[in-house]
Amino acid sequence: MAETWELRARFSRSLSRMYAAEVPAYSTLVEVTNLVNQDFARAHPEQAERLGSTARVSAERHGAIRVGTPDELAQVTAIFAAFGMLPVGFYDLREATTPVPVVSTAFRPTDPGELARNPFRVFTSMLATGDRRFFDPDLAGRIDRFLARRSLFAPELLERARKAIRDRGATEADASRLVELATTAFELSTAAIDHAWYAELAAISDVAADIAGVDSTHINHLTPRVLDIDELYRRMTDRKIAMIDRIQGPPRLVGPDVLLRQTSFRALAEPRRFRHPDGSVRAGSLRVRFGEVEARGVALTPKGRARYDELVADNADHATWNRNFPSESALAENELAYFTYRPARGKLVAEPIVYEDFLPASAAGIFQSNLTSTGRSRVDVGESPDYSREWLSAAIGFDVADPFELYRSQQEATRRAATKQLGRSSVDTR
Ligand code: OOG
Ligand code: NI
Repeated sequence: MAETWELRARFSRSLSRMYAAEVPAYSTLVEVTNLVNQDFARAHPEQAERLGSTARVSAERHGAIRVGTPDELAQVTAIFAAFGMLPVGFYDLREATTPVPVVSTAFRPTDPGELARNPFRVFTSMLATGDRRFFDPDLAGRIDRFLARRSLFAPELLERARKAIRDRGATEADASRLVELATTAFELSTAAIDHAWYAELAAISDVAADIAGVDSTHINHLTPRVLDIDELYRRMTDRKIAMIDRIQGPPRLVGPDVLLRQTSFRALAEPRRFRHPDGSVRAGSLRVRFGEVEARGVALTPKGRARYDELVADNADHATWNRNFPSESALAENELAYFTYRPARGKLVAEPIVYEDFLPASAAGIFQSNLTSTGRSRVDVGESPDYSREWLSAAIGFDVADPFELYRSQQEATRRAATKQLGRSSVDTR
């Protein structure tokens, strides 16, 4: 019997193998990431495992997919739940500096033990066809009808996913089949694309075309985790891989890494077939798959996050960042970041909790840097649904967790247990 976490690890490995075979620059990215991580662990052995074991970090990946409707998102929820990945957080990218017509969540393990075994996560966006700023009623209606006709996932995959959820795992034969079907579902399709329809959507937003201009979904990037992203960026550039022009997030800090820093290489043109209005099918190309890499830091509390967002908005300089996020102990004392606690020599010892989620600003930056045009905002005409975490939960029939709540409850549980143990040992020594 393969347990849920093992299914997740296999799913992550299988997607990574598929992506490496189809997107060669990703394969280089993973290779360079491994080299940088090995060098970092050798140079800074004590620091390297502060935010996750070497085994965890080297297996760690996140991916991203995009779907069209709440029904499709509900199916995605069932598939990922089979791998122990549950929806966490609500991201409204329509509100980003460069608006993208989607709302998103991230599927990931929520239990600390599960995260330690394998933290695979998938950022998942849904097209906001109800938003009249992007889609007028006529186009929204045509998109909705197109989406209602397609089915992204084979019935066999959905059935097997539901069985794996019930059984909390799968037998060896079932596990292989489930992973194989799930991987295939996120491959790039080779089916011919309706050229006129795709172009009409792309005129509004490349993301809209990528989601609703085709009959399938696909992983649009896969992201390994690196311990020194500045070094990674240099080495990728040395290898002549065209990276986006910067690392998203704060500059390299003197104190601990906070939240997330990410960078990516641009999507490469891949051959696709297009069906034209005259009935002919001709070759063309699309840039829809890219690669990304990230460094993760400590999870911030709402107070720490507010400070972080302010510095990002102000485009703060290096010195200001360092002044605001000076050291682990200052972050703990001022309740700017989350920590686990354990008792040692009669004292509480704090260890940072790694950030497991995403950032709307970086996410929008990633969308933007990899598409030719993101979203044309229209004038506000009429109602659009009140997309929110609650709306999303109701739409998929599954509670979307609040990430802050997950970090906070982990922190408080360890603090309570550690305090109790300390109390007990001070009684013992008396
Ligand atoms: C999702 C982009 C978000 C990240 O790392 O912030 C993301 C997308 O391009 O569909 O993956
Ligand atoms: Ni990403």
